[in-house]
Amino acid sequence: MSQEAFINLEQQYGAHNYKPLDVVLTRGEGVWVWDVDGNRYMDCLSAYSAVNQGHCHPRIMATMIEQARKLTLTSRAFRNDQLGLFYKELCELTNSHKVLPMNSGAEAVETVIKAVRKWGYRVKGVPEEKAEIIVCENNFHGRTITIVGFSTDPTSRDGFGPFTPGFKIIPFGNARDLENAIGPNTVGFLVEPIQGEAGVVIPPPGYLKQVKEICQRNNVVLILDEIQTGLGRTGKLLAEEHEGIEADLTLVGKALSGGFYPVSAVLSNTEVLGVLRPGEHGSTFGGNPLACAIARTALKVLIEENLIANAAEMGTYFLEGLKQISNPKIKEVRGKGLLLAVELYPEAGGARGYCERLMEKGLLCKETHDNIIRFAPPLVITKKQVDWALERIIPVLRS
Ligand code: IF1
Repeated sequence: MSQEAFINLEQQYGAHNYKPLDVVLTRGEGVWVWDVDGNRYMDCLSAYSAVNQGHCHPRIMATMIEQARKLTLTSRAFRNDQLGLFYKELCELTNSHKVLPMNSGAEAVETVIKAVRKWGYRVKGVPEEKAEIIVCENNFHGRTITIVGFSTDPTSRDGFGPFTPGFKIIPFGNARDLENAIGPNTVGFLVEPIQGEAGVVIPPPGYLKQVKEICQRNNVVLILDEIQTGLGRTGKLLAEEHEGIEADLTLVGKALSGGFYPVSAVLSNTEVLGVLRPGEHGSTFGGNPLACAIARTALKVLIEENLIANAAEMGTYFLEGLKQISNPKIKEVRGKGLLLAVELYPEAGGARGYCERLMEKGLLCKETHDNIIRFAPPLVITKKQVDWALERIIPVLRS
């Protein structure tokens, strides 16, 4: 079938909740993907940081095949021989005490909202139904009704009300705003260490350390959503490490499976997860043996192939290359590790146009809003491949 035939099928039978680039992919390996006509592209989106280990990583694939032959799903009504090992290895890696396994990132976010509310009532002593969670403007935490209810992006929330109460929205990046927003019923502060969808918005140095101290002083749970920034993307295992802090609760997902399977988890450094009793929370696929086996290998690959240090080194090199581009339309070039963005002046717009021209040059990336282009290749990228990318990005972005 031709690319056009595949596109027509998607257009005819699929809901139009996305506007993808018109490239029909059929194979992936490392940083490369191929379309149905055999054209090769470098993937500079990594499925929004879900394939940090590179496409179809052979070790993770081997684990998936082996486990799929043995046992895929038991439900949590019974135990299995992968879950405990997954817990142990994930806790040791992230210095956590407890894990609650889920499937999508949004489910991990919903889980932490439930757990921190219950902690508020059972431990902090907040009156029932009065718990409040503070979030930031321009956040992105997923697409459920509760989550979009505290989004400030009209595209994410318009037409989906009524929304879940109990959330307060403050500006991102200024710890004083958090201090002023905390009240007696505040149970948690949910924030991305770097705002991904907002356009790789990096807070001022010291922000996370300050909010950690404010939360501690006010007995408020600090929840870091590392679903996009975690697992090596910013050049550290977790982005919080850039600030030398540890969240009370940390959310991970996406690359937790190397792109093979939906796997997410809530990590707890405090006893917040301890408030959940049997039967109070769960999901059919949460913690299934196939997901756990895949995640265990995905984590091993991240560590044993030194992908975190590579992300730091290649990210610095990639960012330096992008900073060479002189174009009056470019407002700022920024990033941390291999989470990079080129922000155009809003009136310049046209980020999508640049992405389409880059696609013609064999590089796939995605605009966020219409004036920011994000570059986030798999963490396996080599210096030679970064040069290959820059040789294509610089002429296009210079024009
Ligand atoms: C889409 C971007 C959007 C996330 C953070 C939770 C979730 C995400 C920090 C939810 C998911 C994905 C969702 C996907 C596009 C992508 C994304 F930020 F990565 F670019 F949308 F904003 N926390 N981000 O980034 O995880 O339920 O998707 O597994 O919805 O189009 P999920």
